Amino acid sequence: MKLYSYFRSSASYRVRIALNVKNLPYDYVPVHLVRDGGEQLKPEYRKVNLDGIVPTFVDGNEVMPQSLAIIEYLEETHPQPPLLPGTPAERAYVRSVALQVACEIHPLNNLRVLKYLKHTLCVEEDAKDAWYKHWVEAGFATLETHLAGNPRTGKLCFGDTPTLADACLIPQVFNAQRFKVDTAKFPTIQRIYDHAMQLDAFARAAPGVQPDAE
Ligand SMILES: N[C@@H](CCC(=O)N[C@@H](CS)C(=O)NCC(=O)O)C(=O)O
Repeated sequence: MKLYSYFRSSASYRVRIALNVKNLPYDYVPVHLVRDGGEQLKPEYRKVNLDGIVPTFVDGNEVMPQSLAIIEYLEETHPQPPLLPGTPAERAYVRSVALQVACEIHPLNNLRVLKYLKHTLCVEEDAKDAWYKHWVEAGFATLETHLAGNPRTGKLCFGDTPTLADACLIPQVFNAQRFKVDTAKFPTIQRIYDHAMQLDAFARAAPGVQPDAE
């Protein structure tokens, strides 16, 4: 198994967490998103990922984009330990938290969106940063209210063991902190993040310990 990844990419980070939770070894193939205009946009990489984004996961002859599809694939092919809980309603719940991050927050703050704001629409650096902060804080405010008042919340998003929801939330918190968002304003999210970072699967997936970390 092989993962095309960039150390700071939160979508790649989600898959790294899932692979680690399931104790699956894989080869790490770095794709530098910034150097030389972005290796993700080079024709060689576009042969494996039409969109020119990371991650891409390879298992034998199967080449797959999209972090959530990859994690669902890992869940089906390597069910233990599970990243989704036992009942349909619980699984829908975990997926809804994951999608709140992956669909409502992350796409608005992706590198190519920020580059378009800056280089094509010529917005100032401050305005670009305000855009980033606005959408992360709006999404985190919703999640905070949701998680803080929910009996399903434990040490992590769903009880005390890692799920798909944590695999999505933890990288987004890392990313928000990198962009100077004060995540302490969201105490439940912060608490879940602090707990997750004590766990080996999350610590080994962290950007700072990847082979391409700078
Ligand atoms: N929905 C995709 C998002 C992937 C994505 O946006 N990856 C970012 C890094 S987190 C990327 O490669 N960006 C490159 C760019 O914007 O040029 C997934 O979940 O895999």
